[in-house]
Amino acid sequence: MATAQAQPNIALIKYWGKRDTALNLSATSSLSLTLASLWTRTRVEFDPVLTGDQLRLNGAEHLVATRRATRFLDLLRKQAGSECFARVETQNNFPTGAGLASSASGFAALGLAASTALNLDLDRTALSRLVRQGSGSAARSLFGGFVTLAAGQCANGEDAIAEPLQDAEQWPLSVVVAVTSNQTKSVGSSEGMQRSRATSPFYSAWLDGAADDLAAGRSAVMARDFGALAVISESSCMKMHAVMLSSQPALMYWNGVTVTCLHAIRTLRERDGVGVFFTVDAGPQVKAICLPDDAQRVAAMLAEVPGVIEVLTSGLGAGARLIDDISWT
Ligand code: 2P0
Repeated sequence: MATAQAQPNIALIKYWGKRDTALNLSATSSLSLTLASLWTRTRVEFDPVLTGDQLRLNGAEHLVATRRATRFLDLLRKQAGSECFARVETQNNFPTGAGLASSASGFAALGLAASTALNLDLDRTALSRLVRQGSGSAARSLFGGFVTLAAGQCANGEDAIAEPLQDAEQWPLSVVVAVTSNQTKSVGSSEGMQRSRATSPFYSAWLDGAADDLAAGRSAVMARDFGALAVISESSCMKMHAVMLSSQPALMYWNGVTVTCLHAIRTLRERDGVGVFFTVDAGPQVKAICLPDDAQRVAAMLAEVPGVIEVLTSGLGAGARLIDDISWT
């Protein structure tokens, strides 16, 4: 048995599209920051008496999550030479499946806990190859601060690994999340990416620009150049949403409140001179990135936007780690 905690990460240079679906290899490299305050905690116990995996998410059985976890746990069982099923208890302190990267923290925590419970003794690089197969973005949550996930070129995915770029302490930015809906998204990321690859006329342009975007994002982080990071991050986000919107049928992850928040962030920056930029993932939530001194002001402004349900503020945090077992009452 083992218990692990992982935090979601927010991509600034986005991953959207796969070069191999079976191995879950991303078509483009991505760059993210790992959050501090949102978390998934997962306890995994392998038990020979079980006839199938059992998973409870926030105290309730969850069939879809169980099926996805079983597909992932099969990979670990194969590596460990085990046929033992697992009892999985997992908790999120934030909305699940709503564009807040719960699959990233979920598979990072599950992979670390399950590989430890099976005594697989994997280093972070090997673990990142493994959890990437559960969810691409999960590989990034193994590390704290600023992290890259390489698309790689090897057919077997050997070089499709996550790597830490810069520690959270070296550039402590804040992320303010405006929750505009608690609904689970209607089209999951994997399905959406396939649709974009197959139907968006902009998909090849998206791939063509990805290497330059990553290089610009990486340089901005290493130079701690907030203005440069703002420009390249918003550009990557908008290009990804252009690909989504031009897919058929269109993937429209935003709602009206999302758009109002984006305008409000631009106003705060352009009219009031606050250093802040936005990013949006496969869901309607808006993430505003700013310097810690401005976080309260940004949060107060987003809380005022009509339709915003909740505002969460987080610093940058650590990568996935084992934790003491906790009670699951
Ligand atoms: C990202 N997203 O880079 C992008 C931006 C959503 C939009 O990675 O199919 O849940 O499990 O590998 O990792 C969400 O996709 O997708 C994601 P799979 P994942 O953060």
